[in-house]
Amino acid sequence: MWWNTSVEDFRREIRAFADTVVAPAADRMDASGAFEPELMAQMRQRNLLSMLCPKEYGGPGSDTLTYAVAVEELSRVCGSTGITVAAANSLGVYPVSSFGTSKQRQDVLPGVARNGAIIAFGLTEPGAGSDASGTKTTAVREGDSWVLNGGKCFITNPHFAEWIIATAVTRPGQGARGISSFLLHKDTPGFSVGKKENKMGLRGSDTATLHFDGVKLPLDAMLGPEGEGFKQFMKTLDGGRISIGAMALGLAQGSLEVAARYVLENKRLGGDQGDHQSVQFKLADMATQVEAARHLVYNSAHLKDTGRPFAKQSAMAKLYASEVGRFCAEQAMKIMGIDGFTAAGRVERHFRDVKLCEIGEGTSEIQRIVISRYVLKEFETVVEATAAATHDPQMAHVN
Ligand code: COS
Repeated sequence: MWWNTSVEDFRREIRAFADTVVAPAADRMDASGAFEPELMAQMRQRNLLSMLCPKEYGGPGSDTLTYAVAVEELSRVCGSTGITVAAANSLGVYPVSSFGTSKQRQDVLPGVARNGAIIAFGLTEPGAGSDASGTKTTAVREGDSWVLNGGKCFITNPHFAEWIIATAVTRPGQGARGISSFLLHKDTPGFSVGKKENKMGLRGSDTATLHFDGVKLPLDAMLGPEGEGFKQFMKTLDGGRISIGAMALGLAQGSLEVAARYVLENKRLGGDQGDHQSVQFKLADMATQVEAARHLVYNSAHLKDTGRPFAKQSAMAKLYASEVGRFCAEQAMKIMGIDGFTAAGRVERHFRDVKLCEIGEGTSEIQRIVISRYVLKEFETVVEATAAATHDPQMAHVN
């Protein structure tokens, strides 16, 4: 492996926490449809909700690779816990620390570092999912205030959140350039958290709607400059896709382990399942794809940590790892037969949980759009350079 041993030391630590504390809560949370506050408190204590909070505000200032390993290991036993940590960090801490004014960072980040305060990220609306620029929530300037009206849906962690960031249209008719983002405290009058979403998977994760009913905010509640909200959120999603990739990777690894354990246990009881090629091939394909997904996820994290462009690679990591996650959960269920179909088998929860990885923070189709745009841009440069070098009139025509 090319990543350093301190990452593996951290993995051992977080895996022990995942196996002893998170795993026993996972089925309960899946059944109750609610994240357990006691587990949230334990995650706060371990700084898992503030991993990306910079050291200058008292946070751990973890690098992206270490953080991705945390999301992977938590998701290996519980997707709901993985996404709770992923959303708190890459959709909450990251945009505030990257785009917030120094006052906003001072107001919010020390609380994140000290108490694991959660920031929820509000982008998606009923008519603005993949088409994120279709935002309908508005913010109208009235004297020294911005007044927000509208709503968001499928928002992660809102019942636990202390702070909210949300996009709203401040310049109607200007598309993506007319969208700005705002930072507000959960107790701001007119703001409320609404209906909990009833989901197929990640049932333990807190997902609900947000409502802005004449929410009056001071002018300095805007996160960064006016009209930059869309770009800020797109940059946030570039990084968020590393954590969804890590989450899918963890679920894939978890499915592989459940299947391998099942085969060995079966053998101990006198079964010969492991001798069948159909089972061996499934395990081999799962293990190979998990390994490939891990390299994609860690590579995009490493590119981000070393200040290099990573948006194409994070989209690839998310796209590939999500598909591997679904593949592995399904293969594990095939290996386990009816035992994989029951809740006791654990893998059916992974099967339901991993589906979100192909939808949230940009569907697989959106990832393909993002990747293909980079591919064409890269080749455009090559084609232009070739045409210029050869003075080929046909190539010039192509351009
Ligand atoms: N980083 C920085 N800027 C970005 C960006 C990125 N990743 N992606 C787009 N932009 C900028 C563009 O450069 C453009 O800027 P200018 O107006 O200055 O030229 C602007 O944002 C609009 O971009 P574009 O025209 O490409 O927007 P599109 O409407 O075509 O949308 C996609 C592009 C489809 C990629 C985008 O809408 C997307 O990612 N959608 C999925 C959203 C999503 O993941 N939703 C789920 C949220 S779950 S938390």
